[in-house]
Amino acid sequence: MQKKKLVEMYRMMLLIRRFEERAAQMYGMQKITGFCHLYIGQEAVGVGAIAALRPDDYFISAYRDHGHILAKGTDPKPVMAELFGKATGISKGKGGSMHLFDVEKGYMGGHGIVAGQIPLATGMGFAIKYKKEDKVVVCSFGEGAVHQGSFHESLNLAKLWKLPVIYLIENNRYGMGTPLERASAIWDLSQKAESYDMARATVDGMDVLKVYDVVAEAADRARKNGEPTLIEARTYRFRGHSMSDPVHSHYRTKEEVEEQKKKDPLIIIKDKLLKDKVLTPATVKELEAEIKKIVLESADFAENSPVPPLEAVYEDVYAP
Ligand SMILES: Cc1ncc(C[n+]2csc(CCOP(=O)(O)OP(=O)(O)O)c2C)c(N)n1
Repeated sequence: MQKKKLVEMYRMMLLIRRFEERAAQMYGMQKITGFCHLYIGQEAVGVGAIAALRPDDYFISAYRDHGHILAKGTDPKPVMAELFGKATGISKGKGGSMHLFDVEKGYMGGHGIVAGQIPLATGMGFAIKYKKEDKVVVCSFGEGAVHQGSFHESLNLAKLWKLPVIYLIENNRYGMGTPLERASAIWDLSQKAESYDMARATVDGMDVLKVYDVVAEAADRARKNGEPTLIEARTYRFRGHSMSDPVHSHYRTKEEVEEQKKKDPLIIIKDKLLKDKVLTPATVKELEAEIKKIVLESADFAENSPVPPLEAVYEDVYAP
C-alpha cells in the first residue's frame, strides 16, 4: 500500500479520536446534550472499511456514527455543529449525534433504530443494480442488530438478487449492557451468512490494515459479481454505551477494559508505521498538532454558530 494512504488512515483515526475526546468534554460542559455515542476504540473498523472504498461508494450505519462520517470525508466543523444542535450542522441541527448525513459524500446516515439501516442498505444495493451503477454499499451495525428480523430478510434478498452490499458487523461485545454471550446462541457471528450461502469473513477489528484488506476483497466481489458479503469485525468500545452511562459499569470490569486498551487500534497502527519508517516521531507530532487545531476550530465553529430559527421546524418535512 502507498505510504500516503497509510499515513492518511492513521491521520483519520487520530482525527476521530481527538474529535470525540473533545465532544465528550463539550458534553460534560453541557454544550452538547441528548444522545451521544462515542466510537473510541472502534476507529480501525470504519477507517479501514472506508479506505477500501471509492469516494462515490456508499456507507450507512447506526447511531455510533461520528467516526464514519468523518472517515467518509465530511468537514469536521458541520459535524461538531450538528452535535451542538446548531443551524450550521450537517443535518441543520435537527438530527444531532445519531442522525448525521452527507449524501454528497455517500454517507447515508446515522440511524437510531437498531438494525433500521440494514434494509435501507439492501434497498440501496438494489438501486445500484437497477441503475447499473459501478458502486457498492457498506452497511455497518453492532452485534446487537444481528438478531433483528430485518437483518435476515436483508441477507436473504441481497444474496437472491445479487446485490453489491457488504454487511459489516462491528462486534464490540456489548449491546448496551448485554454481553454477546447472553444475547446470541452462537459466538462466531459471520456463520450467519451460511444460511444464505453468502461469502463471509471474520477480522481483527483493532487492526485497520486487516479491516482494509477484508473489505477491499468484499468490494471487489460485489463489483465484479454482485456478490454480497457478511463481515464480522471484532472490536471493543473503550467508553460507555453512550455519554449517559459510565465507562466501568456493572456489566464489565475495569480490568477487562484496561486489558482491551492494550490493543488500542490507534497505537497498533502508529507503532507499525513507526517501525516500518512510514512515520517518524516528528511527523507523529506534526499530525497531532494539525489535528488538535482542526478539532479546536470545529468546536469554536459549533459554539459560535446560531441555533436553528423557529421557522426551520417547517422545513424538510413531508407534510406542509
Ligand atoms: C429497535 C430498537 N430497539 C432498541 C433500541 C434501544 N437500543 C439502543 S442502542 C441498543 C444496543 C444495540 O447494540 P449494538 O447493535 O451491538 O450496537 P452498539 O451500541 O454496541 O454499537 C439498544 C437495544 C433501539 N434504539 N432500537
